[in-house]
Amino acid sequence: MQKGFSQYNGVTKPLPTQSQLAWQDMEYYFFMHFGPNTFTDLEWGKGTENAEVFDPQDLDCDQWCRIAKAAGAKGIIITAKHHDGFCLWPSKYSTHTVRESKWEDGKGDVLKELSESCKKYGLKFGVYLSPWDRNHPAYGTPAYNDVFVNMLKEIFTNYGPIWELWWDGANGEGPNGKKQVYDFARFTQVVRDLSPQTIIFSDIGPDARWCGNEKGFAGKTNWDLLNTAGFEPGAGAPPTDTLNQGNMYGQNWIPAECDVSIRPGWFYHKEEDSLVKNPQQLFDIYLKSVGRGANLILNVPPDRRGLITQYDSTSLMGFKKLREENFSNDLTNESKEYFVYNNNPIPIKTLNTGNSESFESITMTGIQSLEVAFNEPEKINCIVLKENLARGQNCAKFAIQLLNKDHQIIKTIDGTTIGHKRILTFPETETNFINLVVTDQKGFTKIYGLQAYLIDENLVEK
Ligand code: FUL
Repeated sequence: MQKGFSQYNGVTKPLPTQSQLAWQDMEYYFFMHFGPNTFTDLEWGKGTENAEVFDPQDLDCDQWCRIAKAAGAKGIIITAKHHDGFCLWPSKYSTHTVRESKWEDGKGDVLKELSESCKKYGLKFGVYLSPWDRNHPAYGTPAYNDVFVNMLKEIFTNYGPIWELWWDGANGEGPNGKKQVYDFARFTQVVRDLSPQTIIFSDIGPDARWCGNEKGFAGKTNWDLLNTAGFEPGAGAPPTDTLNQGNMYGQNWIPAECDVSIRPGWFYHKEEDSLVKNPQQLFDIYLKSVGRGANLILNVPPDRRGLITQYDSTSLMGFKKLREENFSNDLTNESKEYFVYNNNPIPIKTLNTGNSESFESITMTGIQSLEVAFNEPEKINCIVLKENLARGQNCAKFAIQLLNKDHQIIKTIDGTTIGHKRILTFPETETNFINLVVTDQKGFTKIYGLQAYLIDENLVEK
């Protein structure tokens, strides 16, 4: 155990909040970029677009939710305001909103429709509210911080509960040629007062952090901890590889979220219909995000009708099928029903039905191994590990040994962090025993899941 990180009663600080623990269980949800850019074919609107361009005549948020639900996504985060400043709700604090558009004669409200649809379909609802605003005349002056606060108050009062709030780090010039000095401490306090359970995302949290790239890849080493002192969201953030891997001795619990688009762009562009990522590509992203202990926020942008296209939905259903088919048969169910741990048999069923709130986990108190003994040799190429994080993230290094019937090691798979979930893939190997050995830990690692699968060999991480 390292100096300065004492363990008292099995606790290694910092610890996640209840909201952060529940957030990690969400694992995979949709991002939706929608606004004037959808109609002008831009990625970064200038803020000078005529609001009338926004006219999604067939907008149907129930369709978005039906697809999200069928895709196995657990929520939707929408760009309530992107950098062009256009508000998808009729904000009193802007003159560039749905109210000024043609859509529904200026009476429409996307946030209202989506928040209601999410409730109806049992999905979490979140908003992206860009601090950078290329339209607002006050941008670049202290008065803009009041505008931003007022917008937060409108959203949290009228459309809650808001499960996650997304702050983008971009900070360009405003219409008056000035850059904004954001009062993030004040913005955070406003949200905490109105909705203490909301997860606030930015490059550096406070509740969830950016993974450092827009490919949807977390680090193979991924600590849920980050040092934020002296850093700011945006240009003042820590280096991207720090965001990607976290800090082993970070002072704050700020797990990574991986953002990526199902298409090359964040907004819908017709010419990208043929470039939608296929199910196999999405599965690879899943292994590199959720499979590395992070959450996956997958952008699925509605088109000009206000609908998700068939290209995106077909791929999403294929992705769901791959997850279901490949993770349906946990081969540890074919084991002798127990792990040998310190020579005390522990029922495997107890372990794999444990969840992060119960403490049905196995505590690794030293360099000890946890073993699965199969009844018959099994061919496997994927192992899923889960660490109970309620009392801290501890595993820093582990080895999985695959052994033959004579208990000789035939393959070793090395890893570092485990975190919420670690999915390891490797070339197919026939084995009689799986041994998990934790070789370095900050405190006592609590394992609450160990599963083994034989997945399609084309899906094994390259
Ligand atoms: C970036 C933005 O500039 C992109 O337009 C997009 O919203 C992405 C999720 O974040 O920083």
